[in-house]
Amino acid sequence: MTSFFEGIAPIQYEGPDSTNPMAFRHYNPDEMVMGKRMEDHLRFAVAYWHSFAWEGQDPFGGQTFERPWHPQDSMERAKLKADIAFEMFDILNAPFFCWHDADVRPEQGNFADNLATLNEITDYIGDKMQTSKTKLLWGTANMFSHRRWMSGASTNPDPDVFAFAAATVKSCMDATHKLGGQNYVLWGGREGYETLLNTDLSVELDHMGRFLAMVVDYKHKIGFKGAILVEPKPQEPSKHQYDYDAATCIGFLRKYGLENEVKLNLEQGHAILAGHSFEHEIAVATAEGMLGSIDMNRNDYQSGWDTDQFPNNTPEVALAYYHILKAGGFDTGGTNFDAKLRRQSLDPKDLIAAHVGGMDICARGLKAAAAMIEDGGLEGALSARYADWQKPDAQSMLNSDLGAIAQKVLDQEINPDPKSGRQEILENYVNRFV
Ligand code: XUL
Ligand code: CO
Repeated sequence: MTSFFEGIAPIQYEGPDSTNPMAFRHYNPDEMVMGKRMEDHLRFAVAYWHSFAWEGQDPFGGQTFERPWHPQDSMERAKLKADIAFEMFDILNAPFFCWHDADVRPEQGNFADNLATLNEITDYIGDKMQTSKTKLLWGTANMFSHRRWMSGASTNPDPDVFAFAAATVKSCMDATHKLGGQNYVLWGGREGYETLLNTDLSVELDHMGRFLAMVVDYKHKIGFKGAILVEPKPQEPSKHQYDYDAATCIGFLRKYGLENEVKLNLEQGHAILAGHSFEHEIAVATAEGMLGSIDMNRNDYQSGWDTDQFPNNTPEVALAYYHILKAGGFDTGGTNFDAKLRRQSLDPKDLIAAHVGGMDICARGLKAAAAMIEDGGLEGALSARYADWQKPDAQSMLNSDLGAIAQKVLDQEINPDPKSGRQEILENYVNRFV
């Protein structure tokens, strides 16, 4: 045991009336929700990058956190960081965690040394997992921080960068597989452009499609059973990113024949940056059977950049889980807290409290979503609204043509009578549960 979290005991469920800030008031892992344990519904994961790798920088200021594993440039301190990470997983009783290669090992500046240190640290992490309940939800490659990626990874104009990216993803897929990871994620922060003046968009998209096809082939080759997930985000760090939103990703996957092989990892903050709501992104993905996993966080509604805050808005979270539950819940996916502290929140206790609050909000949202589903009010209103489409005449119209339909309108003097959409009534209904 290190002394980093000294004085902080494992977090317990104390129920909604508890006033203890270091206790769960809603997250009760064994509580049954719609016939399944809460822990098995939510499948929480801690994100290594925000909790352990990020040092508190923002565009105007440097490091604010001073941690015992800083500076993050040696394997010795990478191991200390892993020790402390697993202490936090135990305190939170976290079922999963997620990493990028660059979070767990120091950057070495060349592929061979990056590979050696990644293998060494993931062996070390693997040993820790033997005695921990915390499993790997997903691994991924950080192909956006180092300067080699500045013009893209798989979409880079330089084929050598494409090669470095392929080698890097292979190493991260191997490590994810070795640790029993349940998914492998690709987020393309530099797969996009700063200006169209220097960008051949069509070549770049073809390269990205081909790269992803190689990832899928490699998954099958090594017998990795987890899902391959891409993560939409419209911009930041690039001015425009090709994986703009769920709908764009789905179109891209279809174009390259990957729609049955790759699913989506959707993030609340990315939805907001794309001008959508989180439930919109989830509904788009579930409509196509392509929801894989979620990155849970919250974006500031004024800032216009990716603030990655811990979630704290029950109504929003409830609607997200409503759509997830309606689609049958997670399979290999889960709820990864892609969320970081504010840079003034210096204390180890802040790190724990942030996760406790986030887990509680999600549990509360899940319970509200389940209650709405069990009550059936929204589903009933939806069926009633589309009920006329169940009539044979309406169905046969879908196999008809414009001429025949026009004749029908004339013959039957069809003149639609507008009906209320009942939005406020439905909003009031939702408010009863949240
Ligand atoms: C960036 C982001 C990433 C991905 C993994 O906005 O969300 O952390 O989740 O690369
Ligand atoms: Co994310």
